[in-house]
Amino acid sequence: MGTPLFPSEPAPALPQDVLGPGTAFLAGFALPQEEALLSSLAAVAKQSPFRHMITPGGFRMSVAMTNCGPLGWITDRTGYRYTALDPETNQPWPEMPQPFRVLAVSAARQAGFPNFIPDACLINRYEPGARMSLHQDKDEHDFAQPIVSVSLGLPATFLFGGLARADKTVRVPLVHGDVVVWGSSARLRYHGIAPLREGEHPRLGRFRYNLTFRKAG
Ligand code: MD3
Ligand code: FE
Repeated sequence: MGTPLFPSEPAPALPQDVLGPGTAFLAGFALPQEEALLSSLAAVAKQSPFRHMITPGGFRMSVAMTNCGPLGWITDRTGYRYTALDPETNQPWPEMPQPFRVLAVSAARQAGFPNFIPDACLINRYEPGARMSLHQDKDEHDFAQPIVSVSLGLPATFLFGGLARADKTVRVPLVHGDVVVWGSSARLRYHGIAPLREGEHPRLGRFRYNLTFRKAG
């Protein structure tokens, strides 16, 4: 039998708790499904190609984006929102591939969100130099629903702040295959991605892809 804990002793942190309350860091969780995820990603991008969207302020994003699932996140001069149609193709976004959905649902369940059913998957594509400045994700209706993120390709430095923009940020490396679930008290924390460093990934070349699964509607 293991050493009994003193009754008032806090439980030891699980390895998935390194990012703090409301998060679950599942290192390498996507690796067993790598092939299915990469072929699904190529199929989505063939139907709804990556594009550099324009912010309401008129800036072209350095990150290229597409979506799959019933809803997709977009930005243009009129603002940020979720849409059912891809404005580039005027068609529905591609169906969410089953390997995507299964991975997101199983990661959420592992993190303590057994009822998570994503209706949107935003796919970000970074080249060296591309970045995402500090922001909150608040275009979704229900902040009790988590967001599941999957990192593929080149490594990145994730910037994780607090609930106010001015709060200090910690830098966390995210590598190919890492999955993170962001829920409850972490759901509205500011976050971003530092400019991607130059590199070459054996499977994905000079790119990093990030999938974020959301319940938007
Ligand atoms: C923490 N994407 O698409 S994923 C985004 O790597 C976005 O492309 C980054 O931020 C990327 O909105 C970061 C990690 C992430 C995603 C959503 C979060 C962390 C989050 C929502 C709340 C708190
Ligand atoms: Fe975000």
